[in-house]
Amino acid sequence: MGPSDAWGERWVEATSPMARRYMEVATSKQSLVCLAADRTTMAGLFDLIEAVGEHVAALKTHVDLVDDWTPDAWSSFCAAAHDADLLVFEDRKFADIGGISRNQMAGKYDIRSWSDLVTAHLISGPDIVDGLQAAWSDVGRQGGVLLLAQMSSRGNLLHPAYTEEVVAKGRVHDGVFGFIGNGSRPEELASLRARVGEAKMIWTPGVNLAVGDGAMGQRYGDPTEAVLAGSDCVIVGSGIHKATDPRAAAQAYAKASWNGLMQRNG
Ligand code: S5P
Repeated sequence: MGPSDAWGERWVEATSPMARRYMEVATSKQSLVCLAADRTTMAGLFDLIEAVGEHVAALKTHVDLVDDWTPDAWSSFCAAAHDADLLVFEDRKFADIGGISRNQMAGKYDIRSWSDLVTAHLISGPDIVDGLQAAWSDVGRQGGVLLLAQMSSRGNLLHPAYTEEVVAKGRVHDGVFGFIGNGSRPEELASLRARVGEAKMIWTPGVNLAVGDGAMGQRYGDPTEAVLAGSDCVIVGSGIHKATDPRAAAQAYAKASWNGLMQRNG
């Protein structure tokens, strides 16, 4: 099955090169899973990519939580991600004014040089997207911004009126790849999809095959239900990296997410 059959309207409408690349990779691996690679050592990260790279379509990082981070180790890690055909997504949750966000994409971690996607809050206004895009341009690369429209954590302050404004501004900006939605609440997600339309991605954390409350206010919903409610990618962390068999877990999430897509467009 090719990506246009698998993705239907989304393939037709979401034409940015990065969205197309994601849909192609997800189709070829039959997986709508982004691995939240929240391990704190480089060895742990390398093990993870080797175990599950075949069964996930993207890799989400928190570069600043790795204890033994070095530029060389990180560049090998990104090369391994590239070899495994994974989009690399730094979940930096930028929130500052445009010019500072541009500079924060450089600095020690030089996120602009290896990330395909980054997250940002729109709390400081829409210029943050231009700042992040300028940073990728500074190194001759292209990338996409995922704006946080909802969050999965209990008691978060992204209320419906805020979500609505984020979507209204983000859906008309070419630099915006899509939105982060709340994977733990299918009804919230369905209303987000109705506002977003077909032309942008919605990626969702707060997903686990064991539905319910997680540690420190995290909430979890079911991967198939998230996709049926309009998610294009389920972001899964501990469900995979803390499993006794991460490879089998990644396969199970891949299957659940792919079944959701097949039912959604069936
Ligand atoms: O609202 C959010 C947004 C994000 S990006 N809730 C989240 O949990 N995340 C991220 O998704 C979080 O930073 C973590 O890396 C991942 C969820 O991990 P898990 O172990 O709970 O699946």
